[in-house]
Amino acid sequence: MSNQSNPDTSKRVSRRRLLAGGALATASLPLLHQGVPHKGIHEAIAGAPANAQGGGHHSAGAQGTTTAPTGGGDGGHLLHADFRAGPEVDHAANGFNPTEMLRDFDYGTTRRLPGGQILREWDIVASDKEIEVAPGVKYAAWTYNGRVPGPTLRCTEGERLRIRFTNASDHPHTMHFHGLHSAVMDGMPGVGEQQGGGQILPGESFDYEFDADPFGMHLYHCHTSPLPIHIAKGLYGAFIVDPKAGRPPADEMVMVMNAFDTNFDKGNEVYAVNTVGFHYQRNPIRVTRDELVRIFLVNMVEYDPLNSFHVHANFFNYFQTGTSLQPVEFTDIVIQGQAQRGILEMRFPSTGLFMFHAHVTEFAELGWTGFFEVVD
Ligand SMILES: [Cu+2]
Repeated sequence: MSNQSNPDTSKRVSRRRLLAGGALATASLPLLHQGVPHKGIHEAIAGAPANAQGGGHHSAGAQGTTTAPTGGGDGGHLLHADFRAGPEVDHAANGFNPTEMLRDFDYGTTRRLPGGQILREWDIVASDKEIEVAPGVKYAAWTYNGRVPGPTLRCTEGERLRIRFTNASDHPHTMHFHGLHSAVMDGMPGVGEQQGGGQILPGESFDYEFDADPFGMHLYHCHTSPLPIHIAKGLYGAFIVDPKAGRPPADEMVMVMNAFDTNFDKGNEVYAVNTVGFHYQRNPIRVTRDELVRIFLVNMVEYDPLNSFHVHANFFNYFQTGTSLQPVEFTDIVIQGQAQRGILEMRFPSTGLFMFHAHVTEFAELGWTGFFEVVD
């Protein structure tokens, strides 16, 4: 794996250095160097909403970005000017923007089979691509359709699904779906090779085909060995099977919790939701007061056993794996191991900025931090 043995040393960033306020933290949060060095990032940022709500005025630009408040205390003013004015990753070069990716559901194309069943089809191509996971931090990723995470594939239970997979990468890969299907469709190297399944070598293609079952929030990922590398490099995505009767109307979004081992030491230096560390902190997610917000959440972090999602000043109904229409818990935090997933439903009763972040606080300070901006 040439990408593993020859990391670009000029881009190497150690986790310790990041935690000490090194390259990423400095770029992301110059606030730490402007008067509140003894407060954690979480505490420092958590001070923002009160100031903003106290007198700040927020308006959104065409791209959903927010302007600095015109009122509020000096602390709030400084804070906003700082963390919003920091450098952004080159979204155009990446080929994806987490703000758009959040609500980007790929329904593929459909047609009706002679028996009446809907056939839903997608084309997925694996390729190698360098992406920027935090300002100035590049990562030699492996991608599905040029993005990390891969496209959010969405369908309805009972449909026939066909995923035409082509491996245009320099490495063998597969697509392993979580769901019900036959052995040959499992994307497992060594299984179903005689039928063309199993390992898909560079230049090869394979059609994964199965019925959408059961409904829920699922995922897909490469299952080639060494598995930690093939997942850590970015080969994963959300796979949503809607119940036939649907779910109540909502502002829906996908959050794939992920992380990047930028110096190949089997530990992560950058943590995120949808790949870019601190993205939703710089570009808060706009939602409408009292409107139902539905989050499809999955943890794809490699090398760390657990991840979590916590929202401030609110509680949500949690549907574990999304396979039941009855929530299992009303809470403000959920913990997930790798590949664990679920659906969160909540409403924000008041306007303002509300933080969400990993309550594995080390992750929060390495990028897994964002804001909802609730507006009327
Ligand atoms: Cu792979």
